[in-house]
Amino acid sequence: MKIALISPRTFRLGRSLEFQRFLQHSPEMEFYRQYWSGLGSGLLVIAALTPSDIEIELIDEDIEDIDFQRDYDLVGITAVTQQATRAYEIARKFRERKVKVVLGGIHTTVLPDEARLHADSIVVGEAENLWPTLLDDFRQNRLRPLYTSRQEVDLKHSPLPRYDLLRDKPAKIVWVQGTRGCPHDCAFCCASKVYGVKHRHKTVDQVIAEIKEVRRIKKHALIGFADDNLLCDKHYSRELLEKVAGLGIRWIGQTDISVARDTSLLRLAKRSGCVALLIGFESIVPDNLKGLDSTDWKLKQLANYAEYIKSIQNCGIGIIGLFITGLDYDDNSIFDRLADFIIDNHLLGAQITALTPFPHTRVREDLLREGRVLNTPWDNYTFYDVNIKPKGMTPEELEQGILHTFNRIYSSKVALGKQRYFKNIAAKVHQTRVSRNNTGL
Ligand code: B12
Ligand code: SF4
Repeated sequence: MKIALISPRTFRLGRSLEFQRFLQHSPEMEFYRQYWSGLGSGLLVIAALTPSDIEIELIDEDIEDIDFQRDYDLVGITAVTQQATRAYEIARKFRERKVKVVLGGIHTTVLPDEARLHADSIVVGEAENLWPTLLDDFRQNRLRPLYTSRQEVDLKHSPLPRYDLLRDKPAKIVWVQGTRGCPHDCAFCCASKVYGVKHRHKTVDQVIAEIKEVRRIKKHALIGFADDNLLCDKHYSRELLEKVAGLGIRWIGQTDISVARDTSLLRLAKRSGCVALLIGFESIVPDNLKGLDSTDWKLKQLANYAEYIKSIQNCGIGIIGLFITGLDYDDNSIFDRLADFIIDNHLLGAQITALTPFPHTRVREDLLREGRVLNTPWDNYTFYDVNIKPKGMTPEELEQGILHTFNRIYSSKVALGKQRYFKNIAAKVHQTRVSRNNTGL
């Protein structure tokens, strides 16, 4: 028996040609070109849940074509929202040839009634407890149209993803997931809705085994932690990073700004190979942050953003800031204000995105009620293409403003300034280490 597991093609940095040109040609986007790519671990987990007598072909449509004539017994397709349109197209082509298709992943989980129209079967939610049963049913010719995960998976039982399937893929970054869930429940984010607000984690030994397996397959890959909020459980993070520190890897991960208050954890993160942390600042406008998460947590941090950024950088860790524009209190001036903030605070990089009404989020509900969701297809949900009518500008101004901000923050002059800034910090971090060693601390 042979299964194809497919990740449909995506649009990096949006569909606009101007954006694509910028992405391809700006020397400052080299990091993005090289590392902001690759498959997440979803399909690798599905592959790991598949019995070994079944042959698996993993297809990443961003780098390879799908052979629709090939004789697969079953096709599994993953999709985040921007991949949904293409996922349905792929499903149709296989189903025309009577090949059974299963859809799963985030978009299917948040919009099952839509997804089920395009597949023989759908998996709603986490698949750890469902995929083996689905395969069993398929083999016995009784595939059900719907498999739903009724409770959050205990990650201690999540299998080691099949990283060996990446052996022939050109991935320079490999995503490893230690935890799922995030307590902040932001209005624009579907992560807390899909994975829950409870922070669940694998055992430290599981994660270390996964990293070792990645290193076996791709010795020099950068490890990307695919966690929604990697360092929010400080006790677990400490335990994990103590062990990661022995592995000699370089890693990046996403977390919230609370980590800035824990210098010893930051130092440990640096020692364990942390190159940069992705942090969701979302906005520098207080009114925009009101009600954005369930407890106004981010609003309460805003006054300290600059100080927190410095604390993290002083431990030798760069920050990639995540910002949303087109929020209700943004007007055309936001783009230069944001670029100033990013440049003045020496952020290593930033993602400036357009407020996007992803399904199953409070933002979508509100904007739909206000009649401000544009009639755009799912493949426009790239974070950089505009799908709403913003209050303080036109959709075109929002798109152009984002490009303008990117042009300002990723210029060669800014890059030089950043280099100088980080060189100074590196020297200081080195000096502190030397004096600590000398005093035996
Ligand atoms: C790593 C990551 C990336 C990487 C890798 C891309 C990738 N293909 O995943 C990069 C940096 C390239 C990336 C890019 C983007 N990302 Co991203 N990314 C993530 C992140 C942090 C982890 C993904 C991961 O590895 N998860 C771990 C696996 C195990 O979870 P999973 O995929 O959900 O899989 C489980 C189930 O869903 C199910 N399942 C999944 N697929 C299938 C398929 C079948 C057949 C079955 C049966 C089951 C099944 O089984 C799995 C095990 O339980 C997630 C956040 C998150 N928590 O997932 C955001 C996330 C998926 N990304 C998101 C977005 C928006 C994007 C971008 C559009 C942003 C951008 N323009 O840069 C692009 C889109 C490209 C793309 N193909 O994803 C959103 C998606 C929201 C949405 N509704 O669409 C998320 C949820 C972040 C968020 N909080 O909003 N991303
Ligand atoms: S902090 Fe990040 S991952 Fe957590 S709910 Fe907010 S946007 Fe989503």
